[in-house]
Amino acid sequence: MQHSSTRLNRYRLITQAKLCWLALVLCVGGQKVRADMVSEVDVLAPAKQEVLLLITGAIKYTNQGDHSAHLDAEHLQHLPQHTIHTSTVATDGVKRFDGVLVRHVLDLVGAHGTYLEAQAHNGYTVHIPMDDFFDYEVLMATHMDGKQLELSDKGPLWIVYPRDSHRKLQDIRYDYRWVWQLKQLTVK
Ligand SMILES: Nc1nc2c(c(=O)[nH]1)N[C@H]1C(S)=C(S)[C@@H](COP(=O)(O)O)O[C@H]1N2
Ligand SMILES: [Mo]
Repeated sequence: MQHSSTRLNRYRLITQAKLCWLALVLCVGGQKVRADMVSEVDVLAPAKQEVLLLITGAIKYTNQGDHSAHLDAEHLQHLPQHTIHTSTVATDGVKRFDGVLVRHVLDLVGAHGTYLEAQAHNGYTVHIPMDDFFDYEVLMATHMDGKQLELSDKGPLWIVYPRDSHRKLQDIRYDYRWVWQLKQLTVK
């Protein structure tokens, strides 16, 4: 009787020790994974080329002292490239647009807000609900019909909606969100 209860206690002790060890491994391991994830995305690479887009406001990842993100062509080239064929209210016929999804740009800077204030080089400013970029494949276009967009012609960045694919987007309320000559986004 005495003997077996000692064995039982020893068994309990070993089991508890194993559980503690397991908990420690899981805890330390989990933290390590989290630390690795943060270090990978925490620091946004500095812009090495001409700055195409400035992002400020409610963003997590920045590369400027003033808590803004300056993005150049290289930042955009590292994101998945996306193509949309659509007609627009500003051009004739169906055009091919290449660029990156706005939602991927927002992910890159860790944007967390409800709308964007988009500002263009010509002073045009408009508010765009964040939901647009998750409901639709909205493009930040860099090219139209294979040609790079220039500042003199809607560039260097143009917000392009997949207008022809969605009835709802064929509306003036969306047309005014097609900001051409895009310069800055403020996440609010
Ligand atoms: N940079 C910039 N983007 C802009 C505008 C503008 O004046 N400047 N006008 C908006 C409006 S009101 C509309 S309806 C669409 C199409 O305008 P457009 O036909 O003059 O090109 O672009 C939008 N994007
Ligand atoms: Mo407009």
